[in-house]
Amino acid sequence: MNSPPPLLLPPPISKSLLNIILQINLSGIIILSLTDTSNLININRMEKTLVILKPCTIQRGLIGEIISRFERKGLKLAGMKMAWLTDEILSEHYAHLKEKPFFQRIKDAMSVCPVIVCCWEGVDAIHVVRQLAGATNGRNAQPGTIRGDYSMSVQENIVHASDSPETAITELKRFFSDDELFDYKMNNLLAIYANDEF
Ligand code: IDP
Ligand code: MG
Repeated sequence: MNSPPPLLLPPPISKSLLNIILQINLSGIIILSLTDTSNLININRMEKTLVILKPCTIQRGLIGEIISRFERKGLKLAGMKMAWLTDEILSEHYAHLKEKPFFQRIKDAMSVCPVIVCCWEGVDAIHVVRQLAGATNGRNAQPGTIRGDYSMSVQENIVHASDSPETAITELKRFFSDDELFDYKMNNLLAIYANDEF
């Protein structure tokens, strides 16, 4: 990771965290109590997620428009590059679809030209970006989502977005080396979140 050493963000805290609380009552006796503090502690997490602007997006000249959707939402760009994806990396990336009849066709479509690979960061970013992307099939995706606004296809659907925290970690490692992801301060955090949200 390309970053200065101090961490700006608190570590993730489990929702079911139980804390042992020491209290001293009026007579000076120490009371030990086990308390569920999950509702007292900020449990939101800054997350990073992978987005790929697919070849259809590059071919249609939509790079700027799609990037601006994520920027306008309040997500922070932590990494971005152009890459021409190989059949090998696409076989790994789409391994969950390898039994599908369209497996090779998706890989071919994803290597028609270079793609733009991005890492976006924010509180609950994985879920937020999936919501922004919309349903897989552009014809079914809600208007207002990226696929709903820009896609008429199940295959040529503008963006890839990681679908879970585990996938996001694996996919970011697949496409970015540590020194291609940047940890820097955004000065607008308090305009984007309340101070207990990040
Ligand atoms: P997702 O991109 O919404 O997560 P996945 O099921 O992971 O959807 O599929 C990965 C990609 O494979 C889709 O974005 C789309 O480009 C393509 N794809 C999925 N289902 C079909 C299909 O039925 N026909 C053609 N391409 C498909
Ligand atoms: Mg998927």
